[in-house]
Amino acid sequence: MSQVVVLTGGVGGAKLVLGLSQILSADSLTAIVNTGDDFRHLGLHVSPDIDTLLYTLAGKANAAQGWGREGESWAFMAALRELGGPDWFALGDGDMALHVWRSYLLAQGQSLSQVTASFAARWGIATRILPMSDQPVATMLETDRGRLEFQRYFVEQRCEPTVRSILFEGAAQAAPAPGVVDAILSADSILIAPSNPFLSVDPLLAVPALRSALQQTAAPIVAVSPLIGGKAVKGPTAKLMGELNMAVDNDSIARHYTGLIDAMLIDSGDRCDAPDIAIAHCATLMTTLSDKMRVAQAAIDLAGGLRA
Ligand code: FO1
Repeated sequence: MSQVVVLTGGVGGAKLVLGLSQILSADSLTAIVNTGDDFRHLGLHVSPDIDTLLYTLAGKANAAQGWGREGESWAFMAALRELGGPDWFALGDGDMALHVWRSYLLAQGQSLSQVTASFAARWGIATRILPMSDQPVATMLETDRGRLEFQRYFVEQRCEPTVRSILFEGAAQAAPAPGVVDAILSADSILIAPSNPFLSVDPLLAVPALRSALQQTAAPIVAVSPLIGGKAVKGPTAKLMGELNMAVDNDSIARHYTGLIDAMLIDSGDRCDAPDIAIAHCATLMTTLSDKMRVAQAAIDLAGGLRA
């Protein structure tokens, strides 16, 4: 059985993983997930990218919102607000249950990988979901408003601050979670989801043993561009690229992944003139399930073509 590994974070990544899960057999897909967005909030461990993927694959995601659960109630937030608690980060009641239970299990000594696997099993998710690391890695942004934790920048300040640089605290000391290096080394294809390269993919690449596994693997590595017509589908990718003095185009994305990727899948109307990598086109906007399956199939075909 051909093994596919996908590096993912956020809602764009979850859409591709859902598409892949529909076209691949259950035991052939491993998702390695960004945990640089994780933080402690109200004493709880919140893992947004893992949760977005869990909710998406379990059919529980609030697709319109891009995070959290469909059909949430908000009694906890209303009660918290009444008590003068912080309301800049919204936690639905069902979502809260997950954060409380995960935090309890972590405090009992379970690892983030174990907790994630147990939630996935409870919800009948066949795709293997691995956090990039069981150790803490925190994405931090140097901005014109000072150094900000990722969620303060992203949610509280709505990505408004101008970003000067991005760092991943703890990444240099972090080990990949169990199974991550093996999955990469034994993969037949590796895909990089159309997640934000700077905020969602770079934290994974900052974990030294994960990056060197990607450099050692014989599998072709295919990135799906997060840009369509010079714009990001969602989130601050394009704004960030401007602030980091890059042209907002596929050449810049390819340059960012230089030495790592063998190919890039870009939108039908777009171009990429990067030397030394293969380029394939498809309509990369993922709205419906069939869109997600189409992009997943095009990425798999591109990798397969490179293997052949
Ligand atoms: N994003 C928001 O824009 N506002 C929120 O209040 C918010 C709450 C939230 C709670 C749990 C969770 O897992 C994710 C949440 N997100 C929220 C999304 C999250 O900040 C980002 O989508 C990711 O970290 C970026 O991929």
